[in-house]
Amino acid sequence: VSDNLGNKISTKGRYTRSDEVQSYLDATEKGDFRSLAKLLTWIERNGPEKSLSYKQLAAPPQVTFRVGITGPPGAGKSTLIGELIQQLRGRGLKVGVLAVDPSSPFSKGAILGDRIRYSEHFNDDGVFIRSVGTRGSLGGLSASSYLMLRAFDCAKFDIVLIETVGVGQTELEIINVADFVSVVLVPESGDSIQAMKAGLTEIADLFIVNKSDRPGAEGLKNELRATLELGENRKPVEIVSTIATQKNGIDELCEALLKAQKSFEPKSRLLPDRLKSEAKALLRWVVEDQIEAQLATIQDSASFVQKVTEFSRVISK
Ligand SMILES: Nc1nc2c(ncn2[C@@H]2O[C@H](COP(=O)(O)OP(=O)(O)OP(=O)(O)O)[C@@H](O)[C@H]2O)c(=O)[nH]1
Ligand SMILES: [Mg+2]
Repeated sequence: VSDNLGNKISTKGRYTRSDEVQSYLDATEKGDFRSLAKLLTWIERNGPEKSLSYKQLAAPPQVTFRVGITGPPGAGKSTLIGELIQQLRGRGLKVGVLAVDPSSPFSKGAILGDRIRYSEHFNDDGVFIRSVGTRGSLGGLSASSYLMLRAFDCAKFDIVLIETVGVGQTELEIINVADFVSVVLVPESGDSIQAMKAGLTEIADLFIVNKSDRPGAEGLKNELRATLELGENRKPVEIVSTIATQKNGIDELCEALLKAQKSFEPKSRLLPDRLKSEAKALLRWVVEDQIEAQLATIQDSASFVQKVTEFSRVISK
C-alpha cells in the first residue's frame, strides 16, 4: 500500500521507514535535535527525490538566516565559530552549525579539530552541530548540504552558520546556500591576492581579518579596502579584525551578522538563480550516482561502448 507520494504505508500498525521520517520531521520542528540528527543521516542516504517528497523539506516552515564562514584551510574559521556560538547563545539565540569538510587532505584533521573546539557546546540544547563530507560534489560543497540545510530550516534555529573550506573556485559555491557570506583571511600568507583572483571579493558581504595578532594585519586590511574601492561592488562590504583565540573582535563580528540578519529577505531563497543552483547541485548528485553504478559494470571495450551509448540515450530522453 502506498500513499499519494509513493511512500509505503504499513498495514500492520508498525512504523515503516517513511513514517519514521515523518516523525523525525515533526519532532525536528518541535526542536528535538536527536530527530534532526537522524533526519540528516536519512537525507544523506536517500537523496533528493525521496527527501523532497516530504512537504516540510520541499517548503520548510521557516527560512532561517544562513551565514557562510569561508576561507583557506587553517584561517581560524572553526575557532571563530566556536566564539560566535558563545556570543549568540549569550543573547539567547538558537544556533545551528553545518561544517562542510574539505575534500583535501586537511579533512581528517579538520573534523577531529572541530570536535574538540566545538565540544564545550555539545551539551547545550540551544546549539546543534553537524559535519558533512563533500561526497557528490564537483565544487567545494556537498550536494547533500543543500537538503540538510532545508532540514535545518525545519528546526527553526535563529541563525545557521556554515563553515566551508577551500581556496579558489570551490569557495564560491557558498553563495548558493548562504544568505550572507563572510570570508576569513589571515595576514602574511598572500591570502588577499588569492582571494581577489578567485573572485572572493565579489561574493563577500564581510571580510574577517583573523589572526590580527600577527604582523601584516593592518596591511591586509588596507589592501582589502583598496580593492573593494576599486571594484564595482553590488553592496557595501565591511571588514572586521579578529583574534579568535583571544576572543578579540568577536563582539563586533557578532553585531555585524545580527545587523545583516535584520535586513535579510526570506523571499530571496525563492529567487530563480538560487533555486537553479540548488537544482544543479541536486541533479548532479543524482546523475553522478547513476554514473558510478554504470562504471561498475564496464569490463572491456564492448561494455564501455554499450554503457556510454545506453546511458547517453537514457539521459537525453
Ligand atoms: N595566532 C592566532 N592563531 C589563531 C587565531 N585563530 C585561530 N588560530 C589558530 O589557528 C589554527 C587553525 O584554527 P581553526 O579554527 O582550526 O581554523 P579553520 O579555518 O577552521 O581550519 P580548517 O577547518 O582546517 O580549514 C588553530 O591552531 C587555532 O588555534 C588567531 O586569531 N590568532
Ligand atoms: Mg575548521
